[in-house]
Amino acid sequence: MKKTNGKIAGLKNEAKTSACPQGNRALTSNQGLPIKDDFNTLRAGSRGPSLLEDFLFREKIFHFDHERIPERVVHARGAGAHGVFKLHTPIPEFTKAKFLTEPNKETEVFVRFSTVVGSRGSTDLARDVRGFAIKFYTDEGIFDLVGNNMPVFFIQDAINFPDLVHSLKPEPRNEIPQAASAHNTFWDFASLMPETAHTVMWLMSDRAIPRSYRMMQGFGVNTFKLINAEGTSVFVKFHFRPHLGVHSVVWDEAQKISGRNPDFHREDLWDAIEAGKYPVWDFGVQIISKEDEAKLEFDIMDATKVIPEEIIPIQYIGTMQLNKNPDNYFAETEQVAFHPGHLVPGIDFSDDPLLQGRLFSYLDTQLSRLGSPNFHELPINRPKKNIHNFRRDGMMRHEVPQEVPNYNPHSSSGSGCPYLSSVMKGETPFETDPGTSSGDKVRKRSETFADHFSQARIFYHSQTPIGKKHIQDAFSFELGKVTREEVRQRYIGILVVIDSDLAKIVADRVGVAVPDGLSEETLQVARQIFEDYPKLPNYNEDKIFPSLSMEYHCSYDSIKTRKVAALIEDGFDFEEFQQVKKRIEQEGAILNVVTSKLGELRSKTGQLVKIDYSLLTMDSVLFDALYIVGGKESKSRVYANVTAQSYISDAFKHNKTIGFGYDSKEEHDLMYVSLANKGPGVILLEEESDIETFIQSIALHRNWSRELLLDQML
Ligand code: HDE
Repeated sequence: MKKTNGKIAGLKNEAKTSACPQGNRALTSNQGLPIKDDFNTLRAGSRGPSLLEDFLFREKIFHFDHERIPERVVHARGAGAHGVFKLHTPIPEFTKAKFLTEPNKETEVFVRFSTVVGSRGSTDLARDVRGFAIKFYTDEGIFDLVGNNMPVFFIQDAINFPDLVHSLKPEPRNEIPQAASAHNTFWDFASLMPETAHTVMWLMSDRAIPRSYRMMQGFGVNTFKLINAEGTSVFVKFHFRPHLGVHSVVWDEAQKISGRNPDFHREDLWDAIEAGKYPVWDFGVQIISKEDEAKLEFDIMDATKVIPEEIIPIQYIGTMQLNKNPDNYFAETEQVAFHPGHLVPGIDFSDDPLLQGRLFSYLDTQLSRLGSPNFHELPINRPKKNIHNFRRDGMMRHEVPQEVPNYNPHSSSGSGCPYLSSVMKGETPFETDPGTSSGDKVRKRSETFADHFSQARIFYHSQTPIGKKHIQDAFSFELGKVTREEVRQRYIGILVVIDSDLAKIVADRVGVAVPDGLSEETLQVARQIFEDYPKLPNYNEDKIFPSLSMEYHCSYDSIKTRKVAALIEDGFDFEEFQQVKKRIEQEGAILNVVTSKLGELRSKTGQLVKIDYSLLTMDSVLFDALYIVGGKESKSRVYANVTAQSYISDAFKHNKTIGFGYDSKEEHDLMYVSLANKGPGVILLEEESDIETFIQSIALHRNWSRELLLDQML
């Protein structure tokens, strides 16, 4: 078996079930010394004191004491997977990067998804931006695309990043709350920094509570450049689009999942890959020519702005599939080190001041996290290409350089000397796009960055009714948690500029008045950045771009990998159960038998069925739909169980499809009747064709119209 990059090649996704996959091996110390007894410390007599000379004990504890490394200062909580990027449409007209120009080229990738604010052990379901970072192991070296699941960012200049993050993190006095933006300091900061308004809208939308990492879009956010073999450059934004569609949970559900299974997203990704249901994304480029750039009313160097795909379409040129879980979380997902400055020839960064600041931060942070400038030698970070240079030594150096000279230029001959890539045959060197830039040294923001509200308004107006409702609810929740009334008040001053109806709804719910516009404090801060604020370029459009809404990216044609809970007890209808199970599984979804105990159940005709979970260890929020299995005896037992009742009421509240097994025309299922009267997505499985209706309803992901209907009934 071949060893590559520290991993055993050939173990791709094989279930590693054998107790000792690498064969029987002696237990050894870190120095390779075989150990006979790993259960007892060395002592003076079996009841006597432990001896300091016990070097085996000390080595074991010493290593354990130092197991933790500092978590990432942001994006600490994450999950990763290996995969492959396949190019289907080469783009040599835009770039000379080989992985984007060689027809059908396949490039290995490692992807890490993350939340931003919470610490490493926090919940996956926080309302938060999600990181979407990809390491491409190209033939020309590492290319890192360190993006997010939202196309815009809170701030325009990297110098504000520590302030933004401090305000979002738990408050300094008591370290409360964990992984949440719903507290005083964040809203204080946001209310004083109007440039955050657009991304805050995204944060309040359902994008911030995804159903799964597999169901998120990915965006490079900052503007980059592509450079072709002739040296011509264009600006570019990078995009990923999930084949499973973009889907979210609802906020009440997110909070409950956080308690029931804080590992919900990482488990979902892990399970899908283990089951061979590999998630796939389309990869696209949005090319911005100089002419297009001139036509845009906003500045593409400003990371708080999005270029809707209706204005400049995205060209999809490849797919990314994730097909292998890490062998070891720490070695791979924790030690992977991304950096927007890890580029390959044909790709360059732009002058975006946020991106320029990131170029310093990501390298710097690896020193405190991984402790050494040699982090690139860790297996997960190592490029596939050989490295030749004169960077030497440092902590934890793995390479053993064979060449004598450690300086350049040198006059020693022999093999293995590094040469400048420009003089090596067949190598394309990295060359910075010359661009043009000159000017006085100033601490000044371009006035083209001064419009903070047009895109926030466009975003809100581009949402569907349910999307708008969820944004109103999210603002009401978040500001409702803010105890400083003046902060709540000040934020309504921002909302009023975005949309006065939105401001009225939220102001009413959080108990403050609706002002005419921005507060004096907000203006004071804004004028430190733009002297003439707000009398500056402001395009104030009232457009709608459907692509900004999640609905636009949902897919409703499949229930693949969705989880359905079958609530069931002894005395169920075996024939119906088998029919429903068969159809659900044929469609690629998972049906789990959930009941009051573990073991087996007996149908009314005597067949036995294995139980997957007990009601106590799972919860309604961990499933996409419910199926109450038919059979009078089974159903009456299910309805008598208060835990099962809460499964049903939660599924209804969270707009999930609920299928009711059928008993007889004479005896109405009162539970079914009462729910069906209140909204769509409640289905009686009377005939075989009803199973198809049930499946189509699950494919809708959620019955959003139920929520709107219930709202009207209030
Ligand atoms: Fe990051 N960011 N960031 N960020 N970021 C980090 O680097 C930083 C920004 C993003 O899974 C850190 O290795 C600054 C935008 C992701 O390992 C750190 C600024 C976007 C990840 C850092 C930004 C991102 C990070 C912390 C403002 C979307 C996780 C640990 C100028 C395009 C990568 C680390 C992973 C991580 C700094 C803004 C995405 C401290 C200074 C905009 C996905 O270097």
